[in-house]
Amino acid sequence: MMRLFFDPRQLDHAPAQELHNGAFVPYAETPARAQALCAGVHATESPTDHGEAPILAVHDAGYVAYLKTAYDRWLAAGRSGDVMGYIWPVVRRRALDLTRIDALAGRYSMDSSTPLTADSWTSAYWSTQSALSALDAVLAGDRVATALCRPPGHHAGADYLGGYCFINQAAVAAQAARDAGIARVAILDIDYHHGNGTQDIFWDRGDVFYASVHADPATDFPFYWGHADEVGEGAGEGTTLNLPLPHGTTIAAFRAAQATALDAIARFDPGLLIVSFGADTFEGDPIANFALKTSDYAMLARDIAATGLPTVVLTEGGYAVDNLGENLASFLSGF
Ligand code: Q9C
Ligand code: ZN
Repeated sequence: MMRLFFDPRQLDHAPAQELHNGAFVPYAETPARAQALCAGVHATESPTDHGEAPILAVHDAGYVAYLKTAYDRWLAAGRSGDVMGYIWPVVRRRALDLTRIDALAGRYSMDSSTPLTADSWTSAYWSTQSALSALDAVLAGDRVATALCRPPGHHAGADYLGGYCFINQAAVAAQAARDAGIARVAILDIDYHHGNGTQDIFWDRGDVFYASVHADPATDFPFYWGHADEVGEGAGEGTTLNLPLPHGTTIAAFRAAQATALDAIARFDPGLLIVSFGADTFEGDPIANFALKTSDYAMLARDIAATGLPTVVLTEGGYAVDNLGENLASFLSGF
């Protein structure tokens, strides 16, 4: 039986609303998503606590301090509700040691769709511990293990949150695997959205391969990353592979793109594969525009399993809550 990790503290983070296309709407990345993921699988195990060190091996210390203190700073500034920035330092400025919450919220975020609550750090921390525990299982010899990562991670960079993500679980697990002695790690990202945070973190590194199949950023979030000509830089040149696809994509084209990614990963010859699995490629997803069916996920997983690589599966997006459990179950059935 495949081991699955989840901690109930991952349910605590519950922002009220997000800014979407010019209006406040209910937050799509709900605790109900985690309940649906759990309902889709057999019983989960609690993760073991690996502490903050594996998080700090990827994320900036000032950013981690921000995640832990932002809500209290927000209250201290006389605010109520969730922390949201309204100004971003997109014009390159000096690195300033600012303390006002609004300056920090801009400095440490990429968008306005990721409010930070009193519980965000705790939920993201345990989501990350679940990922690290799944990694432990695979390092100990399991062929595959899964973490139900909610909140998700692939949009979070070394020093920024965004896209419903605070800590990048795939990146933290990849770095932990490197630190455990695995020379080369590959990340396959099949969430609907490009994993800009993961790409940024390993952009100039030759030891971690990042391959992503996703909606064309010309039309979809996160817009500024994930174009086909982004291949990495320096030691990382050639270890980033982006395979954007158009709205309406069905399993045939998605599976072919994933095969291209898996071929490139096989050539990289990693000792471990981490899969960022998003079910927001589903035909019924309310915030996305691909058309995969529930049974398609089993086929994608069988293709991944055919690589023979030790594999850690981490969940990312997927907002058709009523179908999320069965979509995850279909995917996991393919291993
Ligand atoms: N205001 C994941 O699937 N929505 N994140 C943008 C524009 C953000 C999705 C709304 C979508 C992020 C993990
Ligand atoms: Zn997504």
